[in-house]
Formats: sequence, C-alpha cells, structure tokens
Amino acid sequence: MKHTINPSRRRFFAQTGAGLLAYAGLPGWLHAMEGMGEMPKMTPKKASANFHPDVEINLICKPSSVSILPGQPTQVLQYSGKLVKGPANTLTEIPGSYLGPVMRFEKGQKIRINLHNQLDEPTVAHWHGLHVPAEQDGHPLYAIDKGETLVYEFEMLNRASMNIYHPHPHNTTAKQVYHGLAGAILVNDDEERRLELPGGEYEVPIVIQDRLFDANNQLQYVRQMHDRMMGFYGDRILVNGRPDFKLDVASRAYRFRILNGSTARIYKLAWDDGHSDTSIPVTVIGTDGGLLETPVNKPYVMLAPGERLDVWADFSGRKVGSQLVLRSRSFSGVLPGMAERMMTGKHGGDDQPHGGGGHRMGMGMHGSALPVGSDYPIFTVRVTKNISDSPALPNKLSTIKHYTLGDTANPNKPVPIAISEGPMRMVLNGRPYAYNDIQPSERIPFNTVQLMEIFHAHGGHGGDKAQGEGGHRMGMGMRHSNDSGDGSPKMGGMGGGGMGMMMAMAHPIHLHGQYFQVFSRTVSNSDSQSYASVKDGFIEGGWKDTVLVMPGERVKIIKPFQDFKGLYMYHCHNLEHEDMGMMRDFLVE
Ligand SMILES: [Cu+2]
Repeated sequence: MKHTINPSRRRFFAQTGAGLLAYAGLPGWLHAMEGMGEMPKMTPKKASANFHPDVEINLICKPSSVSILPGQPTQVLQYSGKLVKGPANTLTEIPGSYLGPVMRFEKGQKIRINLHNQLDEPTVAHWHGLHVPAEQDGHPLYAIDKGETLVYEFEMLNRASMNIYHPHPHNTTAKQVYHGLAGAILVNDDEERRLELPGGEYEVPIVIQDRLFDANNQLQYVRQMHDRMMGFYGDRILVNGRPDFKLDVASRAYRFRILNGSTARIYKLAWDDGHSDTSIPVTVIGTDGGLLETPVNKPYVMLAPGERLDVWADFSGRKVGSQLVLRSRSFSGVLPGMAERMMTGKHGGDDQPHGGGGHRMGMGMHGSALPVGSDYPIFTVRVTKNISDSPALPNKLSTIKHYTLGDTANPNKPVPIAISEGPMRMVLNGRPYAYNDIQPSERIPFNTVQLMEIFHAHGGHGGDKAQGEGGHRMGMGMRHSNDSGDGSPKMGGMGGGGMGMMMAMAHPIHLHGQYFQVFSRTVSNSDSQSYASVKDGFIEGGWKDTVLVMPGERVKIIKPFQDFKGLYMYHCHNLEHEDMGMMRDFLVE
C-alpha cells in the first residue's frame, strides 16, 4: 500500500476513554485500552479527474436536533445528503428521523460520495456490505477532522441487497452511531427487478435501534464499564428513528427491508396478531447479501447488530382495522448468565461468584426496563385500506452459487477468528486492535476463497493457541483455560472454563469486503434451554457479512477475497466491543 502519512498529524486516541478511566484501577481495563493506541492520519483523498461518476452525493455529518419524544428536542449527530448528480430516487429522506437518507444505487453505477465532516471530532464513513477497494472502505486510517472532506469513488459491484453506511473512526464508532450517524443503502439489479417485488410505498425500510433518554429527552450513553463489556442497551425501541412506530398498510403484500442498527441489542423477531392460536411465520426472502434462492418461513428470526432481513409481509385478506405487531420474543443465552439475571432484576447476589481478584460484575450494574431477551413490541402494523390486488410471492428468487470446501484455498486449515472474552478484555485472536499489527494468519492471498472458523477461544480445541501468540494477558490472575475439553460453556459459573467461560456471550462477527456463506454451525450445548430458544432463528442459505456466534458455537464460513488488495477489518458488530478493540485487520496481498 502506498500512502502518505504525515507524522505531524498523528493522533492519540487513548483520551477518548477518559471518562471511563475512573476504572483504571483495574489492570484488566488498562489492558483493554492497549488497542486504543495511535492511528496514522492520512491526507484526505480528493476527486480524481479520470473518474466519471453516474451518481455523486454530498454527504455531510453534523450535529443536529430532532424531536423524538414529546417535549424537548434531542441533540443528535446526523448524516444529511445532497444529490449532485444521478437519478432523482437516489436519496430518500426519512421524515422526522435522525437517520441519514436511504441511498438507492444500481449495480454497475459509478459512485462518488463527498463526505464533509462538520463534527467536532474525527469521523469516516464505512459502507457496510459493499465490495469496494480497501481505500474506499472507510478504514479508521482515513478518518478526517472537522472541516475536511474525504472523497470516495467506487463502482457498485454488489448484487441487489440492503447495506449500511455508518461511521468507523478509531474507538468512537459506537458513540457516533448511537448518537444518530447511520443510514441504509439499497442496491438494485436486473435479477431482482425481474421478480417485480413490492416497490414504492410497498417497500419499507425498517431500521431497529434501542436508545436511552434522560429526563430532558437527551441521549444517554455508556455510563459504566459494564455498558461496554455487555454492550449498551437502551430501554426504548425506535424504528426509523421514531418511538412507538406504527405503519399503516393496505391489505396486500409488502417488502420490509429490516436492519438491526442497534449497537448491541439482539432481537428475536416474530409476528403477533393477538391470536395466540395462530402462529404467523416470518417469510424471509433475503439476508445481508441480498435475495435467497427461495423464500423461507420461520417461526422467528434472530437479528443481531449489523444484520439485515428482507421480509415478505402479506396482509391480504386482513380486515381494515386489524393490527399486527412485530415483537422481539423471549430468549436467553446471548449474555453471560449473571449479566442476564442482573438485567432482568433477578440479582443473584449470593449464589453467584463475583470472579477472581475482586472483579465484581455487579459494579454499578442495574436492571433494565427492557432486558435483552425479554418479550416486547418493535412496531405495529395497522391495516387501513382494503386492496383486492396483491403480487404473489415468487417461488424462485435468485441464483446463488454455493461454495464447497473444494473451492477454498485452505480446506484443512481454516483462518481462525478466535473470540476471547474476559472482564474488560474483549478481543479477537488474542490481540486488541492495533494498526499495522498484521499476524501471519491475517495475511490473505489475493484472489482466493478462504475457509474461516469463528469460535470462542476458551472453548478448547486449540483456541488458546490462537491466543497465545502474543501479548495474551488476562488481568487479575484470571486466565483462559482449556481444561473443559468439550468446549461446553458453563454459563454463570466458574467451573471448568475459568473467567473466560463465565463471560461467554454471543457476538455478531462482521467481515468487511465481499459477502460470505455460512458453511457450518456446530454447538457444544445444542440441547441447552438457552440454545433451544434461538436455534430456529438463523437464516444460513444466502450471502452474509455478519454472523451471530452464540456461546459454545463454532461457525465455519467461506469467503472470497477477490478484486482488491489491502486492509479489510473484521470485528464484533456489538459496537461497544468493537471500540474496546474487538477488531482486527486482514491484509489481502
Ligand atoms: Cu462482541
């Protein structure tokens, strides 16, 4: 890679966690800060004379103020877009929302986006899901300061799909997303168009987020260490930036483009029409990377941060005045047992160990009005108009070439993505994020298809090998232990796996660059009650860029690394984890 790095503009980011340094008395917390080192500052790229865009957008990120709850407006950060060139339907504002405009692109379009930073801090925009050159991907390396402009130029290579744009600056991604910086990208292509799926007012983006407001309607964010360790959870669900979202529909088929834009919250989506005797399946026609081959009916679907769902929702035959609610249904096991009990207010103070060396999970922790895994509504659909004519759900949606082991360059030696979980230390492959810290397993040969394996490092099976290479230090005498052998996590207990095991939780792992396919999912505790509460909610048959890895699970994926060399991040899309350093780079070379 040839880059101009101006050493006089180097930045130090350790201070971004300053408010949290109150916890610096805990050595493990300092370890978690290791990843928060220095990031070089690049000279922002300018428009190139020989790139002739079909579409050009000015994208401004700036502080703003939006009325969300009754009363005082809420201070937010916001993307606003102006179309400089291209089809009129390229940008669609979501009225009254802090979310950025929905961007609609066509496969094959040449796109220029001029990102203007009007925030008081560095930012950079990442196109989550898009297959773009490394230097167009919004790596933190390319973050710009206030007043600067970064020009992106790329061709849309993706198939029809829903993607995301959001900030990716070093250590402050979660905070910026939480305060409002995010938007949806829809890509269309000929294969999709032939299906004549519901469009226009019948195609509805549904961006699900959770937020916590103070008494003055202002957003509250990370208040304590625990909010980072477990992820930050609000107590109010917003859809497209609105509370108590209601959608008026006609009695016909709709296409819901659903995105989990929360920083940490995982949903178990299911329909509820108020009649417990009838269960309405969720009809899924697409995932992160676009349409499935055929529609899939599920009793519920798990949706982790960063994941998308294309849902066919047919209200044909429903009476005007009837309602349906999309709910998140109850489940367990995505958080450590003790954290789950604390969140639901079932403080097991006496029956749970507080961990070695004085680490207390209970430190400042409190119950939530909306515990993860509880049952609550997401939004309400109201049938307000009778229409007799509705499109039919196609049987065949798209063609997907399914990878086999024979397509991979490394069928017997998967690239490891080891999840290490410890108090104050959530990392991948044993190392917190650091720029220019590429390890041998992170060098990916250009133009290859790779088998990769995501697993919990404390789960045995050589996991600790991946950790041991460099700098693995668990603070306070805690250690990751291999001695459980079978890899079965003992939720909420110290037995067998040590503290790492006790901290086992679910992580949505996101890989930049091309979409991948889930090859296999194996779990050591398949018969557990927790796992049973989520297992029917995974959609594996299509293209993905984010995959939820439950405690005890090993997920093998197959991913192409074609067309572009350079640095591509992989990280936990629990954005609090990402900012703690649960992120690494692959170097495609
Ligand atoms: Cu995570």
